[in-house]
Amino acid sequence: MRKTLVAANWKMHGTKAFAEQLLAELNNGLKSRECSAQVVICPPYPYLGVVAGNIGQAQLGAQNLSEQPSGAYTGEVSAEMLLDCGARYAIVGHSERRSLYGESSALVAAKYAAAKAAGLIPILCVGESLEEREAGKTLEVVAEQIQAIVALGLPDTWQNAVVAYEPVWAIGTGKTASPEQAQEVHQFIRQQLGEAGGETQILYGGSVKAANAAELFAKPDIDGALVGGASLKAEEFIQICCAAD
Ligand code: G2H
Repeated sequence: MRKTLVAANWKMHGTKAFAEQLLAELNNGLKSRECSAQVVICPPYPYLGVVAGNIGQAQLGAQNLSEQPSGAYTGEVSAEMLLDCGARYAIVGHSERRSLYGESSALVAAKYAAAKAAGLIPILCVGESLEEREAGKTLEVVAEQIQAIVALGLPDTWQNAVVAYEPVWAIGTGKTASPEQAQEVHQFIRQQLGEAGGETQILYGGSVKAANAAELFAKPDIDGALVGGASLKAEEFIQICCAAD
């Protein structure tokens, strides 16, 4: 039985004071409402320590990591450093990293391997652009992104790992994939993961809100959400976390 997982991706928002305030509100709300979901908070790097210090029942995640273990890589942050700061998860291959920072599927795969090697749980993001969906290439694009990970030939590739399906056209646009559209791709992803896929949590991401979370979570292959904009509002995010109950 897969547990519902709701991960907050704060992206590059907020200040230290904002992070402290939001976290305090989240902790109170999650505790008082006894939501059963696993919750992961991914703040900007400089606030990892602030969040780690008052993480409550949630777990800490990072939004990115280096594919390198250590060395002269100015501006980069390694998996071990993240673990050292208390992180358990790291988002890998978010579409903003792929499109704005030129991360290829091969680089994303190297980051995935680095996270796994250090004992971090990667949250691998995959998803198609609007152009690709309209050209009927959704499953082809997602398969290519998944196969780049399979090609690593890691032992237990999909154990202690999470996949997030984030259609690029639904990110921060207010357009959510319908639960049926999302379920179709989630089911396909689970097939692509092979035998271990039955245990792997597959999250949906892209304009998830309190108003649409429950119908998404009701689908058999949707195991939670990766939430951007709505994770910056405590009450909205708590409602998403509790939507599976
Ligand atoms: C997709 C998502 C979080 P939002 O990027 O990863 O953001 O919920 O704002 O669409």
